[in-house]
Amino acid sequence: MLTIYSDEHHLHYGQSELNDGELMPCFECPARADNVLAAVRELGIGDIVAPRDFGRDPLARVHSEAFLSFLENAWPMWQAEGRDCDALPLIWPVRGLRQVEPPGIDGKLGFFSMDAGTPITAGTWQAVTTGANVCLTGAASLVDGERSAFALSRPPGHHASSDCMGGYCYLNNAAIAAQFLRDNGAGHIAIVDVDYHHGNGTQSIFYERDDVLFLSIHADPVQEFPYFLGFADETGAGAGRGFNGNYPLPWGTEAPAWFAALGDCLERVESFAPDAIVVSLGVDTFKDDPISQFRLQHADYLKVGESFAQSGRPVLFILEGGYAVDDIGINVANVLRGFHENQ
Ligand code: SP5
Ligand code: ZN
Repeated sequence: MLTIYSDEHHLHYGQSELNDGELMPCFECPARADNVLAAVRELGIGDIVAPRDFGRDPLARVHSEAFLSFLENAWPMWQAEGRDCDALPLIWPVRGLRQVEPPGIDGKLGFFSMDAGTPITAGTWQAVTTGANVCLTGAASLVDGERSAFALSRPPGHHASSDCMGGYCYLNNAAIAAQFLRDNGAGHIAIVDVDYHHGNGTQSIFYERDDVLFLSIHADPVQEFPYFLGFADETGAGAGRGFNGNYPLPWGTEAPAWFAALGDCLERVESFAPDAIVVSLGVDTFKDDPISQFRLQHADYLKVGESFAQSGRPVLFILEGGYAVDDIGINVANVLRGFHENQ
């Protein structure tokens, strides 16, 4: 299996996020991808290649121009205010406030974000555009006939919507890759999101479409971030009715219940018969994840990969969450190994 990777993820290194009422070091850190890279190297199941540059067009197929422009200019604008710490929002346009993009950076940060856990730093734009190129290079390899690829990118993407960052996410890599596949010959794409958190951004991007099936297994939003989306009754709207599926599971969920949901997902994928599957691969379902409450174990991730291999369809794995930094390498490598050995 081909892996796509660039060192430029190091350019995004947030200092702090708001958690449990205080600013603390970002859980989403460069060591995550470094450790995954080391584990993939050791696994040795295929080449590790650099991304190609796809330019702005594939990003603009998913994100609004206003949002892309905000992401690109946020750091220079922040710096122009004389600040050199991370840029974080402090007010959001909730019910009763006007939904109009403000001219200044403090207003823009709230207008284009959903939480205070997603800092913008000096290198964020460069890192996230390179990350999207990593995923696009993976998607392009499937277009060229590869049966699988692993986009080893960070920061993650599945919480980012067409015009909103949040949950450590800026550009929605899975959505960008799925749209690229659609624009390059694929008629139907399934996105299966196995990250511990609901992929609210991906869901909202495709919610009214019947050409991209979105399925997500995650902690119940009644208990867990992102709190405001990811419930089981969200099944799609308009033409997209029936093409969105959520599997909210309670804190403490262990392998049997989790794999029952995955089995159900893969049956739905089978009847949808997509040309390819994009997997939003978060491993924050791991029992020792510092911010999560599921209980999957190292060996369970082999079975995750095996399950996707059994679909017999081309699969693009895209890295999302996973914050047990010392275990993220083995967990991700086990997914890839489980896939590789059962192809
Ligand atoms: C891509 C991804 O996995 N994003 C996750 C973003 C979650 N951010 C909010 C985390 C809040 C965690 N609170 C945990 C409290 C433990 N004391
Ligand atoms: Zn997550």
